[in-house]
Amino acid sequence: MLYLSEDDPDLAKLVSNEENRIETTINLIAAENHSPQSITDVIGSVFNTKTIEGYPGKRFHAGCMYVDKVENFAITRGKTLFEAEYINVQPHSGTSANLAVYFSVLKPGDKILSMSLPHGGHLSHGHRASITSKCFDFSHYKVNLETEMIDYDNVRKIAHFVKPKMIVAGASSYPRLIDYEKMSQIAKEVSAYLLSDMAHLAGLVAAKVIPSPVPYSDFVTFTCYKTMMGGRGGVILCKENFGKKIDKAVFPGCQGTSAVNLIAAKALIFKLAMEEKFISIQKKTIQNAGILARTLREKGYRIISGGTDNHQVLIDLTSKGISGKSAEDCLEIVGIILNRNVVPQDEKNQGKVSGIRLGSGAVSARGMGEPEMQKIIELMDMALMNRKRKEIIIQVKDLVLKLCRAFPVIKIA
Ligand code: DSN
Repeated sequence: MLYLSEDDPDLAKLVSNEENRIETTINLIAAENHSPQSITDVIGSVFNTKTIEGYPGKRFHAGCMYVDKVENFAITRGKTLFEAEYINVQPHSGTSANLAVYFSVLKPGDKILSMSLPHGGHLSHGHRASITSKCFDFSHYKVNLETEMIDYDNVRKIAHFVKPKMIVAGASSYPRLIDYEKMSQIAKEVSAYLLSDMAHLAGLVAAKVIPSPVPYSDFVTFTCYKTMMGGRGGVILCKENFGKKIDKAVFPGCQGTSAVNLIAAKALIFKLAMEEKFISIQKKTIQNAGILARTLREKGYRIISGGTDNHQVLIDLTSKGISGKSAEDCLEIVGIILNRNVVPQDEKNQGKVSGIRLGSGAVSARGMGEPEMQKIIELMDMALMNRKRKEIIIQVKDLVLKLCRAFPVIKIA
């Protein structure tokens, strides 16, 4: 940060404050993670300055001899890691990746069937506030309100009624495994393409600790900054026969120049993801989520769907008499960082957010295990149950800090 301190001391101070915030708080945001330092190194490298349009060997600007190699590394490693026939590593984000998939094989106005947002789906799966819903005609499936899991018979029923051109399997807040084989069968029955959005799950899939959607899907999209631990940006995997259409839909269809520094980070994380250290973090991530869910249940919290199969735990706080926002705010004060989340039951009350979502990725990358998961829940519960008692809140904050000091983030470098 030497040069930044000279050019803009105020901004340098914010970077240092953010580093300190990360070191001194427990990150339970399911859509975040800690990255190896080498990821930050390559994102901050000279690749940041190169303008590219097009694909390796077919660029619209000169001077691409090294960035072509970078993108080819990302392509080869990504295909090997996910056992995919084709890959595009240029999307800026998960939403850009999804948009490109929609536009690759669909026409504006075509029907798409995806999961409803309050039931776990994502904004880019046709939420009314997203441009995706203005371009395509979305219908939504939901979870069964008893089991709070996807009801595949119901998905089939809706698919046969709606006859969509594409079905989206994937979610932003769904703690259970998705049966991609069943989703693929349903898609085939109605002649729809299957897009599996594994944005949250990519790291777990890469490490083979949960099943992969790749064999069953026409398209798979993901982001690299959640369980994948690799910096910002999106990726599209697809069957070979869609490759040309996907490339055109990404550039020039939905994007202009892509970010070479992020493509380099993708190449790097795809290499690191084949190594034991990454795989063991992903195994730990699954174990730790299970421990978080079990400990919360023991303390009387209602876990959506009764448990978890991935890195997420969703809690409905209704019976505790706390809103999701109050819980988020109270926990931020003591240094436990997570996000409020709608639960399926909130759908009936516009604007109501009754839950919080916990993710075990970042704490696992930091080296924490079972005793620490139990401690985190004990501290969370202490804070939430005593949120008006200043002396308890101060005590919890000190204990959170002590826990953080014992597991420095810098150690994961
Ligand atoms: N999709 C948002 C989330 O899950 O929080 C951001 O990645």
